[in-house]
Amino acid sequence: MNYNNYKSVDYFNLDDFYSSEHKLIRQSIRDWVNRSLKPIIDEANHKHEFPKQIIKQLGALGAFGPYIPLKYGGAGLDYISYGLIMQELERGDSGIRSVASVQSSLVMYPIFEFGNEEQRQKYLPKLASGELVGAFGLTEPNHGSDPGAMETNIVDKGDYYLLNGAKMWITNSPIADIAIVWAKDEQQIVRGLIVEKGMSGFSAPETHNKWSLRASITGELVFENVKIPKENILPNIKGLKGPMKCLNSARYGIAWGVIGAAMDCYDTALNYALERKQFNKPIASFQLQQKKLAEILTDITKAQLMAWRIGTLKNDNRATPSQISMIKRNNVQMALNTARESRQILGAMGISGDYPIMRHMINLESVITYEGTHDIHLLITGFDITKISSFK
Ligand code: TGC
Ligand code: FAD
Repeated sequence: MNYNNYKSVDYFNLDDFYSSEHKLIRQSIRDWVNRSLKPIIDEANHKHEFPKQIIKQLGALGAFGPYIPLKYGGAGLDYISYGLIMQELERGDSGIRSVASVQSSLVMYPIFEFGNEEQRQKYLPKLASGELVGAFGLTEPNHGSDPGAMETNIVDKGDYYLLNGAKMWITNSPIADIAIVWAKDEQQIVRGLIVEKGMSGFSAPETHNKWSLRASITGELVFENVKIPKENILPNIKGLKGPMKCLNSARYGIAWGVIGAAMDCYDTALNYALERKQFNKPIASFQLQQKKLAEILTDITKAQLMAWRIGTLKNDNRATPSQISMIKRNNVQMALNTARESRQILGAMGISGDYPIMRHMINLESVITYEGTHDIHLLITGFDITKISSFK
């Protein structure tokens, strides 16, 4: 397929709200996706292999920590720019957007927000360039939706902390140079630690046989009496709100990212419907196919409007965690529905690896689960409405 003339869906003229800088950033990521990602992503997906070479390329593009200040190696951009970067990356593949989400929101963000100056200087520039890869360890074998009950723990040994426990389903873990790990101290308070590859007692085995996000690498983080130097604790945060604040930023990025996956499905389905003939007519001429295309376009447009608005709120530091939960849930569901409907428009071709739709669809099955499941985000909205928690 020729991607060179690709123009994104913009039914409500949202481009009017974007600055020339926003459009330039979007175009540079879009060009990279068309030139460097689209040609390799299917093979990576088939082989269940993360294309490691893209890490440095993403760093050079400014896709890691776009909103981190320039003095720490970030791009010093606003949150709309971050959203547009995520959108374009996920137009390529959700797994590749995952890499950038984790590096930016779950590794660089906590070091920037909760770390001291020494930690910022030591890690942020290398994470921004892709010289270092990061991972984020919150989920455990026995605790996914309820991270507050985590079992991973640290004990203060005077000169160092002793870390024990395990995290699972961790994006990037087998290739990560550092991991931001959340563990409870002896007072049962959640603390954030920077764990480095090579520390004795620390291993990060890969999780095999995934049917989703196959071009992204996932694994465990296992800690057996790992000595963590005291200077590796994030000093400026205590409690579960630490990891949750990181998740606000990552969920925000996902809400934009999945619009890209939906756009790619819509674009593919529209082109196919215009070309494919049955009963001597393009299938795009049949009302039932037009209904699908019209509803998809409506849904993408609504998601774009929500994304633009939450972006402006985030730029003003006014986006609430509940608003972010609402848009993460809405937009991921929108993208998954779009993938399913688009796949039907292609008939049997919809299941072929020659088109990207099936890959997007199975990727989105992870996206609707990670960073808080579809149901958990609904309950967060329910709590915000009623002020009654139905979690426990
Ligand atoms: P709860 O009592 O509600 O809250 C405990 C403390 O945390 C604070 N808090 C938040 N603060 C900021 N932003 C948020 N979104 C927050 N949510 C909660 C809260 O105010 C409280 O603070 P304080 O000061 O009073 O102590 O907690 P709970 O035990 O009832 O649990 C509810 C909660 C929020 C954890 C649950 O609703 C939830 O969100 N579960 C989902 C867990 C999750 O999203 N895990 C994601 C793991 S990382 C991942 O998936 C990465 S995928 C990466 C990729 O490849 O892209
Ligand atoms: P569970 O919490 O066991 O939930 C199972 C089902 O029960 C879900 O449908 C859920 O909605 C429902 N449920 C749970 N509690 C309630 C309730 N109170 N009321 C109603 N229903 C409920 N985690 C990280 O920390 N770092 C990562 O980098 C990371 N990357 C990931 C990459 C991939 C590919 C995947 C698939 C996951 C990743 N995760 C990561 C983990 C992810 O965040 C968790 O899978 C997710 O939070 C859900 O946890 P769980 O799988 O244990 O499901």
